[in-house]
Amino acid sequence: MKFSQAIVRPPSTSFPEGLTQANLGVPDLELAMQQHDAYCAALEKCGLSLTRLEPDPRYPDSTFVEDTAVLTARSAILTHPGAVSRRGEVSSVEAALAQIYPSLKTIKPPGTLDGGDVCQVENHFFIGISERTNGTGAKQLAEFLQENGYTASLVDIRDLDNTLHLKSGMAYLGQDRLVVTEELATQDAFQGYEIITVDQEESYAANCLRINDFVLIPARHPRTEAKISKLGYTTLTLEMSEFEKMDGGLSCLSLRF
Ligand code: CIR
Repeated sequence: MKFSQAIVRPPSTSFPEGLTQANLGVPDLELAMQQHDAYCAALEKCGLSLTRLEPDPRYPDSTFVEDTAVLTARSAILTHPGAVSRRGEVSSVEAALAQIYPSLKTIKPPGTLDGGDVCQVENHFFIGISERTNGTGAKQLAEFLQENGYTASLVDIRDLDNTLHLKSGMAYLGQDRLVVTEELATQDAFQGYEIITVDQEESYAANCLRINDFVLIPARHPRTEAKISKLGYTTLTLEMSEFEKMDGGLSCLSLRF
């Protein structure tokens, strides 16, 4: 998949008040902003031009723009986030996407869906059923995708510890290769793919991000970086400490298309 653009939103002053189960302490806003700047520079190095949305202090988690939409080469679908405190994030993303996509679909209640639960693998989409994405939301998304010629299947992650979203535990590298946590490695859904399993102590690095000629990896996960480099990918490491404290990873910080 070739990407040319991304939408991002820098953290706002309320960022430390967002949702988290990580127990890693309160994030440092200044440092988060620096890490976000470095993330944006990395996306640009990958060849993407960026649309930067205004930081929005009404929504502490709004820097995690990935959860508000699912973008494909053929369509854009706005989500109905599972966390009530995040639902207001969607309207400003909708305004930006309306400039780009001729029409937008929307996940409707009682369906809920977070973009972090959606992993595209060529023309197939894995949709996680999680604490945030329910069966109704997943079914609505699967139908929208099927209307556009894609296939979709569900992966239930509700029993997994420390896996907020499906993509907290997996990423697609291209060439039928999936990076997955040990917990997800045994899923029947992933049979037939080459599986690169991330060691338990490095499970945060399962949320890596292939963009064009590069794979972005969170800093300080050397074994995962070595495994991915060994396959011939050029890796870029990024310090993500302040986003990890808020349960966010590399994919969450942008919508790529
Ligand atoms: C939340 O709990 O919603 C945010 N603090 C983190 C969202 C991370 N997003 C993602 O994994 N796609």
